[in-house]
Amino acid sequence: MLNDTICAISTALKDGAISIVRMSGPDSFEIIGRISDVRKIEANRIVYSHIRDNGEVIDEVLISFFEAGHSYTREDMVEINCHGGVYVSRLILNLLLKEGCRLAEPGEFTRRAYLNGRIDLSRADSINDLIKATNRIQAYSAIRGLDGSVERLLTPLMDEMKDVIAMIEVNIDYPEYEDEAQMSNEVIKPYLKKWIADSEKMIEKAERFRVVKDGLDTIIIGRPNVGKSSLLNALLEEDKAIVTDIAGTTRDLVEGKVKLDNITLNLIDTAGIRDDAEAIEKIGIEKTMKAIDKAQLIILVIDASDITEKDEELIRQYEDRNLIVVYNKSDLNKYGDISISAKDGDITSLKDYLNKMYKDDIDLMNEDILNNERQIALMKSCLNELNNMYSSIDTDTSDVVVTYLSEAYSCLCQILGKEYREDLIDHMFKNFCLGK
Ligand SMILES: Nc1nc2c(ncn2[C@@H]2O[C@H](COP(=O)(O)OP(=O)(O)O)[C@@H](O)[C@H]2O)c(=O)[nH]1
Ligand SMILES: [Mg+2]
Repeated sequence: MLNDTICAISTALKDGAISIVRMSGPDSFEIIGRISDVRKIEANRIVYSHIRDNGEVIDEVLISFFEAGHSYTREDMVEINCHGGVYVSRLILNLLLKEGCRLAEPGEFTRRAYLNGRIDLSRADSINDLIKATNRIQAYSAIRGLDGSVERLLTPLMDEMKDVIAMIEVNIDYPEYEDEAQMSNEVIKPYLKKWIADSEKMIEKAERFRVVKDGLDTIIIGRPNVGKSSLLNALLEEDKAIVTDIAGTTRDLVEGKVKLDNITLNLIDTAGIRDDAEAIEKIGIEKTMKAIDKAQLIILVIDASDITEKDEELIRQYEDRNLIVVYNKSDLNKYGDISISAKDGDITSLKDYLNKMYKDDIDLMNEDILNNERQIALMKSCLNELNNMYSSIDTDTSDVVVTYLSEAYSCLCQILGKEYREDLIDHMFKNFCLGK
C-alpha cells in the first residue's frame, strides 16, 4: 500500500547531537503543517521551526521538504532534524504516529524508492551494503553498485538473450511470417556458449571479489606443538592464543583478523590434530574438523625439525582444498618453499606468498561486478538454466528449449528487480511489427 504515509527515526537510537525523523507519503506535508510552526511549505527548502504537541513546544528543529519526484522515495517527504538522543526523537515519532503516520518497516523507505522506480533492486542492495560496510573496499564497491555497475554488467547479456527469446517466440507463434529471422540451433548455439562462459566468469569474479571485500576465512591446522598458535600470534602481532611446549594446549578455536597488503585473513587457530588425544582435547579436534569444512583457505603448519608420517597424511587429506603448507621452526631447520619461524615473528615468506596469491584481485574493485550473495545465487540459477538449455537443445522442441532461456533471463531480471514478462513484451513490440 503506497497511499499511506510512513515515518521512522532514521538515525541510530543513541545519544547524539542530532537525530533525523523521516516521513514519506502523500500526507507528509499536511501532517508537518499541523505539528509545526511552518505555515507555507516550500519544496526543496530547509526551514527553521518548532515541533508542537497540543501547542506545547517539544523541540526546536530544522525541517527539510522534498517534493514527490525529487525525494529518496519519489514521494513527498519530510525530514525533521531534531535534537539528538532517544527521548526527543521518540516524542516526535509518537506525535507523527498520533497524526496518522504508520511506523515504517525496516528498509521500507528504500523499498518505496524501488517500487516507485527510482532505483532497481541491485541499487537497493548497494544501499544496504553501503550502510553495512566496515572497510574501504566494501564501501567503494557499494558506491559503484549505486552508480549502476550491476545494471551495466548485465545489460549487454540481457539484451542478447531478449533478442533471441523474442525471435524464437515469434518463430513459434507466427510460423507463417517466413521473412522473420529463423532461429535454428546453429544460430542459437554460439550465443548460448558465450552466455554460459559470460555467466561463469561473472560468478568466478564475484566470488573472488567477495574474498577481497570480506576477507578470506582461513584456518591454521597441524599436529600439536608445531607452532600454530605462535603463527596466529605472529600474524596478529599480539599474544592472543596461549603458546606452551605442552602438546594439546589449544582446545577451543581462537579467532583473529589480520589485514595483509592484498588480502584480509579471518583467522582461526585450532587444536592440534592427533590420534591419541584425551577426552577434552578430542572435543577440540572435532570442532577443528567442522571448521576445516567451512574454511576457504587451510594453512597447514609442519614442524620442520620434526616431520612425521602424520604430516604427510594431513597434506594428502587436504591437497584438493585451497591449501598452503608452511614449514615452521626455520631457526632449527630450514625446509620447503614457505619456511618461517613463528616464535621469532619471521613469517615474511608466508605473507609474501599470500600477497602474491591475491595480487590482482584487488583490481576487481574497478570492474563492474556482482555485489552480494543474492546476486551471485541468482546468477548461478541463470547458469544452471543455460546449461539445461545446452543439453536439451538438440533433442527437445523449440518451445521447451525457450523455456530454459526464459527462466535464465528471468533470473537476471530478478537481480535487477525487473518484471520479466513486461520487460520482454515491451521489447517484442518494439522490435517486431507483428501486425503488418
Ligand atoms: N624453535 C622454535 N620454536 C617454536 C617456533 N614456533 C613455536 N615454537 C615453540 O613450539 C611450542 C609449541 O608452540 P605453539 O604455538 O603452542 O604450538 P601449537 O600447539 O601448534 O599451537 C612452543 O614451545 C613454542 O615456543 C619456532 O619458530 N621455532
Ligand atoms: Mg596451539
